Amino acid sequence: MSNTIRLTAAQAMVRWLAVQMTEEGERFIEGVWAIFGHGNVAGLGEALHGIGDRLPTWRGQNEQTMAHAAIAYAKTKARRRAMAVTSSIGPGATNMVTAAALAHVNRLPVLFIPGDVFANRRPDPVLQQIEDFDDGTVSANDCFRPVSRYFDRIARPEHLLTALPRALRVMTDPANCGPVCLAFCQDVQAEAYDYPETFFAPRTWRIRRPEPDPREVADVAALLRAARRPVIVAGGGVIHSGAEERLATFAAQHNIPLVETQAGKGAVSWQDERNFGSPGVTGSDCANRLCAEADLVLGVGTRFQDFTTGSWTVFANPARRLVSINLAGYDANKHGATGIVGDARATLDALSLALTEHRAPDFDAEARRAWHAKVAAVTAPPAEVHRNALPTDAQVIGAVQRATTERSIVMCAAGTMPGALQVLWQASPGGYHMEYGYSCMGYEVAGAMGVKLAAPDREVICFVGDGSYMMANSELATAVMRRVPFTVVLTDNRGYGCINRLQAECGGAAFNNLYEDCNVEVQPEIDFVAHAAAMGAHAEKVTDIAALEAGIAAARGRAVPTVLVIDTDPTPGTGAGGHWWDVAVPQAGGPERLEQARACYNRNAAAQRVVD
Ligand SMILES: Cc1ncc(C[n+]2csc(CCOP(=O)(O)OP(=O)(O)O)c2C)c(N)n1
Ligand SMILES: [Mg+2]
Repeated sequence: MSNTIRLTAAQAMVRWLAVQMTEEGERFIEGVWAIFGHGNVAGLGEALHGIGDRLPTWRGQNEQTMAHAAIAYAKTKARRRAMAVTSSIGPGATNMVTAAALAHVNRLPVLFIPGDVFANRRPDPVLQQIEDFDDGTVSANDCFRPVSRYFDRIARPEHLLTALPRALRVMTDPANCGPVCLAFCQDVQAEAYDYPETFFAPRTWRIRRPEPDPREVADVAALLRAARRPVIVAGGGVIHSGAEERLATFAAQHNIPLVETQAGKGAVSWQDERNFGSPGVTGSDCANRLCAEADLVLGVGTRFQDFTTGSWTVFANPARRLVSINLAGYDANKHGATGIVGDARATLDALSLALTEHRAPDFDAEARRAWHAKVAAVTAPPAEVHRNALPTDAQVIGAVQRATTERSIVMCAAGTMPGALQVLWQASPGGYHMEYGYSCMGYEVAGAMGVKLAAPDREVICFVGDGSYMMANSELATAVMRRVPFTVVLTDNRGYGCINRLQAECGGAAFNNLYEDCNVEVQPEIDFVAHAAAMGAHAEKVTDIAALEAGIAAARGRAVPTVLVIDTDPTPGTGAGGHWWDVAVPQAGGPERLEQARACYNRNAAAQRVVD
């Protein structure tokens, strides 16, 4: 009989979490974001207080955005560390469901611990309990099931003995990584149990690096040898695997050009002569030409999301083959691809060995230079004659690019900027953080705090539109009180600029996106500077591109976030690159502009290759 220790279930949970270590000797769960309510204050709240700095607790302003900060932290750490987020039952819990979905899509680890209803059911219905007439086991937390990689309900203290190791197993498993939800019944949190002492022995979680099957390597090597125009599509898996340098050497050794997805951008420097920038909807001209002509598309750690594939019209060569290197069999076999299941770095090593000295035929390197000249033109400061016009988003990007360094990290999630940044931003290694799996408005400000917490010695620039800022901004106050500085570039174009443009492209009338097209009595004059300043941030309106550059430089060294507000023109797109995206256009009715959009849609949809 092993020795036991009498603890509440909540005390046992935090004690166990505090000793789960990375190979580098750090806690895997750095700490816990918490907003308390009756569903977690007495149980988990007491336990978190008791564990102090062995597992710190931080209070945020909103459960969803606290979780955004946690997820941004894990993404910046390339999934090697994570954070937990706890809420009460009911609204606090369901506030986190969007964040769970975000982590699920982006395959990022985060531990959700929502309080749950009483397991003993004595006080039923407890405040905020959802009552299902036909199912006694359902609670609001069942909403987490489809958006968790592992879901469990802790309805007895001893459930932790199995649930906690499973939770860490999922968060540290590179193929299955994602959010975990441990819905913690509120009475059980406070219940005492005699736990085996051995359960609390420190444990190190190694993130494994699975080798590919040699037969799959041989198949793909043969395809690569036969290819005349191969192209590599570098995805986020390259960064998760730590395969950045390996990919650059692989491309150089075998003379294969590469393009990069939102999640993969920054793995290889923009200056690398084989880096053609981004493919697809928000792609560069040169990357999209390469993709159109490619006879072999080699995905490395990519989900082949529709922005990457132009809804499956970018890889237009009828003779092309699709190959996918991925840790998840689900991704490796997508769309009829020839798959290699394995870690990106290990697989590139194995493929390189199989390819020996093989080099693909030369490609058009000049196209890349022409593209960079185009980027320089659209991101240049406005000419003197245009000084009175509102700046474009591309000019804002140019200003940030000039004002930052190779050590800076730019981040964003939704609106005009993600697409504009993907096509125009010249990313240094590790300098680009884009949440574009879920492209969730409201991720930006909280996410910037998470990035800065993970990379305190790097400058963090948060791009946010007025719409996303309005959706969620209150973690700015948390960043002020925790003294976590970053610089917010808030582009105010008075509404949902990107959706307004999309609406026009789909033949729609200008409606309900820009404030001028909304059902309002007066046009809003939202004072973003006063708003951010009220939370304690340093906030300024910058009137032009030069002032923006100066504002970024001046922000360095401040202990609190800086918010730079700039009015921008909602009308122009990036003015460079781009490709069709499948957004279904109404197939009946409408004025002439809708008919034209429909004809254009039908033409493009006809070119979609839905399976290989
Ligand atoms: C939570 C959420 N709701 C809705 C959307 C759909 N959406 C994507 S971008 C956008 C508008 C963004 O407006 P803003 O932040 O002002 O950026 P802009 O395009 O104007 O630069 C909307 C509504 C989304 N991505 N996320
Ligand atoms: Mg806007």
